[in-house]
Amino acid sequence: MLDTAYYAALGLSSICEKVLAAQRLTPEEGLALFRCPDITAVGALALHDRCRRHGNKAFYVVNRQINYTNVCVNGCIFCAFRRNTEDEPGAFTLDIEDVLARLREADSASLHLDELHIVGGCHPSRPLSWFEEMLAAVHTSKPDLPIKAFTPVEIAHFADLEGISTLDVLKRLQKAGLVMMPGGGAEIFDETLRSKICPHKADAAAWLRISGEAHSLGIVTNCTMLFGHLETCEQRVDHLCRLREQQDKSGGFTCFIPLPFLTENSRLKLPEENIGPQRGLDQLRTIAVARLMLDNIPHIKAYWIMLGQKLAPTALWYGADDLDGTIIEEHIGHMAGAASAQGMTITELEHVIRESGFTPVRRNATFNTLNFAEARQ
Ligand code: V47
Repeated sequence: MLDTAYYAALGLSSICEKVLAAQRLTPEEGLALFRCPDITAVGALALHDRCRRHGNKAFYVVNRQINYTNVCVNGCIFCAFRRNTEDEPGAFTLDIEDVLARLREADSASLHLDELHIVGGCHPSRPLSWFEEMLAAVHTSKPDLPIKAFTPVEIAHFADLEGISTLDVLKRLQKAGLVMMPGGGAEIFDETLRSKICPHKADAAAWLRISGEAHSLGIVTNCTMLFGHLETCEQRVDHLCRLREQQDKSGGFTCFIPLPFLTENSRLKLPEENIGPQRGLDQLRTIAVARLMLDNIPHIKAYWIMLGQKLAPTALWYGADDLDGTIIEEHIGHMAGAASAQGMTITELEHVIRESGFTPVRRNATFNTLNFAEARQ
């Protein structure tokens, strides 16, 4: 129950009324939520919205991540994962057989995967045909396993290497078995800041255009925002509004994932006070504001790898409705100092969701919920 008198005292009457009536908030209202001194008041609005959409449910997925390479031409200054060349310490590039071996590991652990999440750096020379063959090999080995792969940034890179359009790249990958795309590489859309932190990566317009192209082909996608680095609250709100606008046009974003910047091994240096677990409240607030601004995106993910295993379940009370999944192997966050485990078991995910006061619901990559018979363990 929202205390309307309290929201009036905070100067948030009209926002509270809009949230109760499920109406769209303006960018100025998004900023007011970032500036509100009482974070629990912002969280309660987001919780109201989240429960209206999903009730008491909190989703998770039995998935595996595979990073096929960390060799990348982009050189984004925040990234601890990336290596410049194959022979740099810590560089890796998988073959198709390595990808299949990782799938067999899940089999031998008797884990029935409902999502395979494949992403990597923008490798300087690996051709699109390799990715088609890899998808086809995975599809042959596991015909029922939904493959969520390649961010819009990778799609832009494949198109550049091949000299073809991004739409043609997407069509070829879809034919080879791609059903869904993850939301990475959005970083922050503001052009001035983007040109500082990731000057060589596909720009904001390209990232949004490629997402729209995927949607037009029936490939649903996710979206993200990297925050907690140099960006202002205005730039966060601008980012959320650009995602909302794209979703109005193309409608295929399933889930938004706010990614708090992890600072270890990064060339992007921040002042001490902007680093570490004391940023937790800002992370919860950002999740809450995202839930309230992104009225046309159904799910908000509290990605436990980046948020940490303590804060991610708390985020379920601040507008998030999904924890992502079992993961099994993760590099991007861990190379940047993530303190979280490499993976969580189904039992651990269900336990943490129940302990947080929500009902665990197992889903697949496209957020279809699975009943017990489908959700074999
Ligand atoms: O694109 C890179 C970000 C993304 C750091 O769509 C960092 O379901 C924090 O997008 N600190 C990859 N973040 C992860 C990602 C993702 C993860 C889980 C699920 C889904 C989904 C998407 O991580 C990158 C970049 O935006 N990133 N370095 C860092 N140091």
